[in-house]
Amino acid sequence: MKKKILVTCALPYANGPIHLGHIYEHIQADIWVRYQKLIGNTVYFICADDAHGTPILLQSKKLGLSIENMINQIYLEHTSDLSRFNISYDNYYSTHSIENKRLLINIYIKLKRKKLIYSDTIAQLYDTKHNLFLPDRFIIGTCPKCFSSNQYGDCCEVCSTTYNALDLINPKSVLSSTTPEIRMSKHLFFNLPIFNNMLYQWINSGVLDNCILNKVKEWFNVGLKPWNISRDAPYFGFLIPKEVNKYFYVWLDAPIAYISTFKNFCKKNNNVNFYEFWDEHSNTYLYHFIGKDIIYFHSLFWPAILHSINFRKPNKLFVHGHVSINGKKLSKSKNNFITANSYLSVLEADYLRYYYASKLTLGINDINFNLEEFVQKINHDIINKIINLAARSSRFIIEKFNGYLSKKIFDQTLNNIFINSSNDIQIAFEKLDISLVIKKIIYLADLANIFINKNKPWLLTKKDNYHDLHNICSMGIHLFAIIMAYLKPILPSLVEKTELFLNTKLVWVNHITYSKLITSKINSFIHLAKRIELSQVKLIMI
Ligand code: NOT
Ligand code: ZN
Repeated sequence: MKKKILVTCALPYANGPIHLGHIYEHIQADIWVRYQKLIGNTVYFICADDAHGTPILLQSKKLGLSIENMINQIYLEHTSDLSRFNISYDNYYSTHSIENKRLLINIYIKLKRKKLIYSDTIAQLYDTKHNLFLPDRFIIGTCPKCFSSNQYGDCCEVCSTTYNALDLINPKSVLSSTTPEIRMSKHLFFNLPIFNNMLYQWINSGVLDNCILNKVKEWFNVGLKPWNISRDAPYFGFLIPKEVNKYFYVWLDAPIAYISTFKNFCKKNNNVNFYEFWDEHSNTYLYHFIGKDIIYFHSLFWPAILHSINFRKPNKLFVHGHVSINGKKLSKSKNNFITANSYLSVLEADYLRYYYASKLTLGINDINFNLEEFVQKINHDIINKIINLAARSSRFIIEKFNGYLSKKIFDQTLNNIFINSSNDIQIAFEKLDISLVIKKIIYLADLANIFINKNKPWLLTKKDNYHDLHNICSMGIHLFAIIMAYLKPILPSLVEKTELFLNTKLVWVNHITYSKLITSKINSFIHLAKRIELSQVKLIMI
């Protein structure tokens, strides 16, 4: 049975460029989406810019731009970067859209009718110099539990305790370095605790991997808390109806953009049925790819909201760890930063896709982008083991046989090993164990190179040996084609070039079942991919 699947990535904030940390998630999801499409499932892949919140407001002031101008500008940059990385979104939209506003307000009215929203007056930290209530990430102080200094207002990065910003010892505003004042303000709360049982059941229904499930259970042990969904002006977002100067919190309208972005997509594609994907009895699948820092929102608030409005809940959250560069956190100020654009101005998108793929394991381990290792992996695996296989074999096919391949499978045992690997490779793709996919493919590439080394076609260039020369080199090309077919979800550009070279489309029919040579005449070998140098790769750091 073919499946219908909706896949999302977390929405990048519209206050800065896409960097290598974001790209990790988009590449991971894109590989999975391309794989699902190759095996014949219908997949819609969507994302949007997250255009609301205090940081967006402050950034536009800093740049001296109107907010609208800034988010439009950033939208163009984000979509350009993502498409140059071959991230195959069917729709990339924005939280600041008319569809999102309508949907948000409808949902809010529904929640109110169901008496899931109540108001309360609470104390918060206020920056008197900038005249605004400070978001948690704009407050820094000493952790009340372990006494580590320089911790944010929501949780301690040293001891992982979550707390209220008011509990921080000696809090300071990040904006003005002044000590904030405590001020009272009325806020609206979503009654999360009444969903305790429903959520507990849901998180245990296979939607989370075990390592994440344990973390989420800890939140249940502490007890779920009501969720503040309002923010005071000045803010950038949507105003709450019938309230004065109150805005919806960015984290309420951001996930709703998963729905509104899809709605906008359906508007442009009449054949796609919106409710087939969002109705609570939907038979389609919904998968969210997210970083481990936003599990709370996706495993508690989001399913509770969906449940309240009688929409379907996600089938699975694919959670990943963070990326560091040369062992250190990404940081612009510490010059340890690579934007998507700075990378692309020097290197091929597929190289990063390959490197990340080789590091994508199950679980939420952080991964490190190491420049030396990157160079070594590209040159060693892609160039020496894979591309070279085609170069070595195609030379003779072009020179001696005018590009025509032999119809004979020279080594049937080796052919069987290649074909039979498709099952394992497919299972690894399905589970998102992409590093295992790479290991299996490199193992095959090693076997193919051993085959060439053993049969030494370069010693068979006399007319008497033409028969063997033809069969051996054709076999080399055949094995190369199978390897590239397996790599299709990971290296879309390189596979496209390969298809031109091979004069054939590398398709997956259920499993890859190429029992015979899949192409008859190849084109002359154009350089499919180039080696890279460390000096060149260093240029991508900004
Ligand atoms: N802009 C957010 C972030 O952490 C992600 C929003 C994800 C969308 O970068 N929503 N939900 N839920
Ligand atoms: Zn602490």
